[in-house]
Amino acid sequence: MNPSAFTTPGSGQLILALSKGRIFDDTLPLLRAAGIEVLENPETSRKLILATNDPDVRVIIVRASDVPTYVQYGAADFGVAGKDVLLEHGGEGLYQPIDLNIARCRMSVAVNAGFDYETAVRQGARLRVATKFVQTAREHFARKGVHVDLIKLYGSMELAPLVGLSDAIVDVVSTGSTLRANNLVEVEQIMEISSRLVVNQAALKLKRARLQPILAAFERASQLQA
Ligand code: PRT
Ligand code: MG
Repeated sequence: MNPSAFTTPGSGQLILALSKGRIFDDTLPLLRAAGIEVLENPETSRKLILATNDPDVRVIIVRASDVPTYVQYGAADFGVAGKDVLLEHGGEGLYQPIDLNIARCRMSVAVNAGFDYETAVRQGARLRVATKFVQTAREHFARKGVHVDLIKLYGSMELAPLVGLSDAIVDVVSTGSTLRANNLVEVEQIMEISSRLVVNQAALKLKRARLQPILAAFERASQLQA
């Protein structure tokens, strides 16, 4: 496959991959700092390729977990993705120059309020853990020396312990209100999460002149936010 079928290598055209929702919303001020205004709203438009005020810059809207893949293969020159997503993807083919300090949350272990996690861990019980983040969960429990059976889910992890699918979940938490609403408690924080700018390694070389000022503006604006 030609990795640059969609964009011409060496041209001034840039494609930025974003997901709808918090990443899109939190990236808008950074784009604005680089003088770029997105001309359509992905919440109301069905378009997947959005124009900006700069004819050379377009935004594509993809699933959050697909952002690294589009950038890795060069279908997008750069993108914004959570550290959670990047750890699962592995980061192959991606240059990750900037922590944008947006869409902040934490990766945590949570269990039913009545479940004695500490004792289960101390006694060496084998735990069933449901998660979308199997790489991160596997590494976390291996580091702790806890035996786990990982159950891969694609969403609504919070449901799994409630219906006996798992003893614990590994998920991202921001306010904690979803856990509270479902009578779950956070028993361990694995890591802090924020979103990173990711750049296709070939695009970084071939389109450096176009990319560099945007990366610099993103970096300045995200430091103000930190
Ligand atoms: O929604 P979709 O399945 O397409 O993918 P996604 O959930 O990965 O995408 P999106 O847009 O929801 O999240 C994009 C990125 O935002 C994630 O990769 C994280 O890095 C970051 N982020 C920040 C969060 C949250 N905060 C967050 N609260 N991602 C998800 N959540 C979910 C969480 O999974 C849980 O279900 O919100 C719920 C908990 O929120 P609180 O506030 O109740 O704790
Ligand atoms: Mg979501």
